[in-house]
Amino acid sequence: MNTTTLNPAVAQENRFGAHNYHPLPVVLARGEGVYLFDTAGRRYLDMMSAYSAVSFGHGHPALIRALTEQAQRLAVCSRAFHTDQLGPFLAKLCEVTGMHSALPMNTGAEAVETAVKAARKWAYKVKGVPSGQAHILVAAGNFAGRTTTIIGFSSEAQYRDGFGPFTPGFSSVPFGDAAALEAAITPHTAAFLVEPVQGEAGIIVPPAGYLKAVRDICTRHNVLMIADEVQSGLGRTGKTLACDHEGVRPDGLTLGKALGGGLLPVSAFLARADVMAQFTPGDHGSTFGGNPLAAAVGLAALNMLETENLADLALAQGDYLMTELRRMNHPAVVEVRGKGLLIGIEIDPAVASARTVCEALIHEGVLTKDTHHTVVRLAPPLTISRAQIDVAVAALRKVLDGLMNRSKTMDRSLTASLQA
Ligand code: IF1
Repeated sequence: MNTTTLNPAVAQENRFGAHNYHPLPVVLARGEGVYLFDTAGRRYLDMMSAYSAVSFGHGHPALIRALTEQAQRLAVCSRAFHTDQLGPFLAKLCEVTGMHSALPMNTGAEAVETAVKAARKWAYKVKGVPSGQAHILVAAGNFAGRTTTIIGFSSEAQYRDGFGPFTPGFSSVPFGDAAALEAAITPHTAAFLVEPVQGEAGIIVPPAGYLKAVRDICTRHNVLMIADEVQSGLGRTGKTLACDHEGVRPDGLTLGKALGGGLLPVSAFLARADVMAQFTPGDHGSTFGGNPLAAAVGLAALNMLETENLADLALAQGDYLMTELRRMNHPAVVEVRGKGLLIGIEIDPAVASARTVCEALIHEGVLTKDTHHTVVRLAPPLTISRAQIDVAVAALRKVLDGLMNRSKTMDRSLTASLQA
């Protein structure tokens, strides 16, 4: 029985909501650790953790405690005033990332927009780029959010279609190609904005040494290297930051998603001193950015990242999951790729779409999402156990076996009908 079509909340969503998503047929009501529960009480393994926003698992007691205690003290009061929570959060952000200073925002897109503004102003005031001529390079296949400026430099036609005109001053270079980056740099280039591992593009890991090469090129050409770690950051790839795998420190950094502990939107733009110094009072801001509730939860999340060794866990569990997926050696799988617990499984489109695989996984008690039609994304909470990984792998194997058999049956019947 399809619970979604019978659920009045879904009917309300369909009638009163914009149709900007095509959700999978499940109606969730509760989360606990690595599990999600639908309105009928069925339990699912959460293998996507809200696109890496729920790295700590659903309803982590320490994070809930930080949220509720701060909410009962002071939640939002604007940046017109100091608060006792913001300073400790900013200090911890800089300690964890090694960056000089931080500007707190709410969503990942806002952190990226903040990075764009900082890079442009730095280009004019420090690098000496003529006013209005700053150019920012981005990687083809990027995903950095849904604002008009950001989709303007997206490679994805659907994200751009109908939303122009776009903000000028951006162009893209192939992801993973350091030579192409260097060739594209001009005296007007302010920055190169890049995800160390591309998420939405289908979990694309660049060649080893790419981030180091980008770092060297940006340093030599006085171009800001800005790492968008909204998805790859905070332990997800097995290090605090994905840049840490190559010992690279960017000049600018965006964080989001898991920074809010899976409870509320918290993001930040972090940068080296001369970049952040471009912001003077009144230049930039946000109603909710840096509110004491967000700061308290963000600080608790950063502390938990360290005390629970979640980056090391993600490295070990990610290696285990990747090994188990590859050991399956399933004919329906074209490639298994990723870093830490940010994993993509490329499905042979002749067998099934990634969405079909995700829909079938629902019946096996596993929830995850497809990206770019052929890739099943696996990005569970970093707290997932090996036993839970084994359950997810077994469910995937069962689904792929079933789809393989269905595809062979269809081939046989098609052949028979063609021969008749
Ligand atoms: C959707 C994707 C993931 C991001 C990176 C900035 C942002 C994101 C590297 C903006 C956001 C989200 C957006 C969400 C789905 C999800 C997503 F498929 F869209 F691309 F994770 F892969 N930088 N990614 O991944 O952060 O403003 O959303 O807080 O738009 O459906 P945001």
